[in-house]
Amino acid sequence: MEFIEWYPGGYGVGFKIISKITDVESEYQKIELYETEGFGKLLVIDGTVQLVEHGERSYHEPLVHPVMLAHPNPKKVLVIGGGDGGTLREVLEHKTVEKAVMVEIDEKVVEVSMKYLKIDGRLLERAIKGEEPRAELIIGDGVEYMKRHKNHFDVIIVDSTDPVGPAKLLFSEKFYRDAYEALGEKGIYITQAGSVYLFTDELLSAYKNMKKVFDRVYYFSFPVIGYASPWSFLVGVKGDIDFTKVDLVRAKDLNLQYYDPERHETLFRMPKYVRELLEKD
Ligand code: AG3
Repeated sequence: MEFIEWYPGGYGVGFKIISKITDVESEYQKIELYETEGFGKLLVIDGTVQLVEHGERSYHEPLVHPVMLAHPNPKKVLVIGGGDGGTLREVLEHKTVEKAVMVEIDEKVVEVSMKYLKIDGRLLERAIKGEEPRAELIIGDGVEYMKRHKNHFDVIIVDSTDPVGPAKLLFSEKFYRDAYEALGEKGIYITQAGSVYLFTDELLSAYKNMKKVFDRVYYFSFPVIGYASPWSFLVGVKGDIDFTKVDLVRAKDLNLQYYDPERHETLFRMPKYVRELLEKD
């Protein structure tokens, strides 16, 4: 058996499957979990690959650590989405963090991840029981949560599904304004922004919207295992933060496999035609 995610144009990313572990229809989406031949468990939402156990760090590391190391002192962090717990796990690696709040809309994603995946080393479970003092887990609407917390966060991380379908709202100018306001005087925002080659239009439109709102916007790409790589990420800065520089002293405390802070500059690589499209007007 195999699982294939089909992208536009008939481009597929697939895994050989040993068995299906579970299949849940939530209020918001369809969640599936498989055992793969060589990559551990595979989490799928609405037919799109969210992660494979042996490879998820190639997504969670570049999503979390570059912004955390570019901010001079990230204490308060908001994660929107990220129900599997991988993003929260990476955020808490940073000793500066006093409070990390994760707001996930779909409790079924959290349930399935807690029961079968455990890529977070049971962090979600401890957070729910109140045993993880630095972490708070809220099942709810991240947009509403942000509106209630103005001038509050040092870092906001959006770990959502793709810029097509239900998560589309999270890539709108209106949402970016709410995010900007939820950041403190000096803050940094990051979102995954889809496949560079296959969702180029969505990437361009999200970048444009972010440029209307943030003081500075950066784009970068990373090869992610399980996604149609390279994958894109967009970073928005409020106030005086230079995302081209990271704190290499704090980086030494992290246990990294994929993102290389000593080679931070290599993140900014983009295929020439995509860079030109991004930089047009
Ligand atoms: N969230 C981003 C998934 C995007 C993948 N898109 C796709 N395969 N078309 C991943 C959740 C991991 N915490």
